[in-house]
Amino acid sequence: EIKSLEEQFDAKIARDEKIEPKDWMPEKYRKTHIRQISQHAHSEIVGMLPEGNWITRAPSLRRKVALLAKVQDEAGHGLYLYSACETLGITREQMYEDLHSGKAKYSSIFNYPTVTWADMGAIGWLVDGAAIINQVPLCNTSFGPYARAMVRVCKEESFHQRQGYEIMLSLCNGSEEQKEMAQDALNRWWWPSLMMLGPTDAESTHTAQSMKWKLKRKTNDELRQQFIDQTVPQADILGLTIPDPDLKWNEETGHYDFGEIDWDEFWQVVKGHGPMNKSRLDARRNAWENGAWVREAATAYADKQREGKEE
Ligand code: FAQ
Repeated sequence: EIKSLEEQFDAKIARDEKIEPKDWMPEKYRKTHIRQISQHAHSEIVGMLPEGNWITRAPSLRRKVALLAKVQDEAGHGLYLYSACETLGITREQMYEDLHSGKAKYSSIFNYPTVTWADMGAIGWLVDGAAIINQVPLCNTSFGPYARAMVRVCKEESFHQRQGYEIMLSLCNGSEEQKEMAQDALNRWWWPSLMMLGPTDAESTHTAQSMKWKLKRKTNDELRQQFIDQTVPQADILGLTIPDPDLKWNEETGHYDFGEIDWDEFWQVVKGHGPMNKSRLDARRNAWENGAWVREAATAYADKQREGKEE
C-alpha cells in the first residue's frame, strides 16, 4: 500500500522521529514553525536590551563579567534560532523586516523597564526560570533544528537563572534597603513572568494544533503551574513575599492555587502598548540602520576577494 506524503509525515510524528528541513511537511507546519521560531529568536535579541541597560552600572567587576556573558549568550541564542528558522525557507532579512515593521511578535516580558539593579536578579530568577520551563520540553520538539538548538540554549539558561537567583540571595542577605529593592523587583516582575508563558489554554489559538504536531509538548497553563510550583519555595528561601494574596498550597491538587492574571494588561503589551514597546523597537531599528555601512563594507570586501580569485 502506497502512503501519501501526509500519512508518512503523520506516521513519523507518531513515532517521535524528527522532521528535517528537506523532508516533506504540511505548509501549515512550516508556517507555524516560522512564526514560533522567529518570534523566539526576536525575543532573545530584544531580550538583550533590558539587561544591556545595566552592564555599565553593575555593582562589581564579577557581576559585570557575569551579566556581560549572559547578554552575549542571548545574542548567540538569537543567532542559532534565526539559522534554524532559515532552514524553513525564510530569509533573515525578511525576519528582521517583520520585526522592525511590527508584524512579528516577540515576548511581552521584554516590554517592561529595568529600573534598579535588583531587576537583573529578578529577570535571571523569574524570566530565565520561566524560559527554562518553557524550553526544556522544546528539546523534544518535532522539528530537528529547533530541538537541537534548544539543548544548548537550555544549558545556558540554567546558568542565567542561577546568576539571577544569586543576585537576589545577596540582596536579601544585605541591608534593609537591599532587601526592599529585591522585594520591589519581585513585585514588578512576578505577574509579567506568569503572562510570558502565554494566554490560558482556553484562549490559546495555536496550542491544540501545535500539541498534535509535537511542536509544543506541554500547554501554556501546564507550564505556568509548573513555574509557580517551582518558584514559590525559592521565594520562601529568599524571605520574599509573592505579590498574590490568593496564592495558596492546595493539598488536594498538589499544586499552588493562584490569583487572577490581568489578561487585559497582557494583550495591551502584546499589541504594542506596553511601557517599553516603542523604545525596544526603536533600538532594534536604529541598530539595523546604523549598521548599514558595516554590511555594505563587508559585501564590498567579499566582492573584491572574489574578483581577486577570478583573475
Ligand atoms: N508575548 O496560541 P498561543 C527568552 C501570542 S524566552 C507575546 O498560545 P503559541 C529567553 C502568540 O504569538 C521568551 N506574544 O501561541 C531570555 C499568538 O500570536 P500570533 C521567548 C505572545 O505560539 C530570557 C497569540 O499570542 N520564548 O527569550 C506571548 O502556541 C531572559 C496566541 O498565543 C519563546 O518564544 C507572549 N508572552 O504559544 C532572553 C519560546 N504568548 O503568533 C533574555 C517559544 C503568546 O498568532 C533574557 N515559544 N503570544 O500572532 C513558545 O513556546 C510559544 O510560542 C508561546 C506561545 C508559549 C510563547
